[in-house]
Amino acid sequence: MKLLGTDTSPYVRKVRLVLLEKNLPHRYLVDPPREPGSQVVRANPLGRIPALILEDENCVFDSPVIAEYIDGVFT
Ligand SMILES: N[C@@H](CCC(=O)N[C@@H](CS)C(=O)NCC(=O)O)C(=O)O
Repeated sequence: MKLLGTDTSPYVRKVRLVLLEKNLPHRYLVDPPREPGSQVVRANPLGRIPALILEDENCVFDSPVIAEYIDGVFT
């Protein structure tokens, strides 16, 4: 899994904590959505972070949804 975000976003920090709590292997990529070449707009149609890209390239976005997803799938 790959998490797109920035260190300054509280929503990203929340998701990072959930990933750490679950001890899930993932890559964290600092990727400000408004910077040219950002992957965020391709991953999330809303253009917002956090965006969690799964192994099958599907993307989960919106921090409460990501937290629920992680909690539900990785028990
Ligand atoms: N409800 C969303 C809010 C996410 C959000 O607002 N993220 C901000 C950063 S803190 C963002 O991506 N802003 C991008 C922009 O405004 O271009 C969540 O909980 O994930």
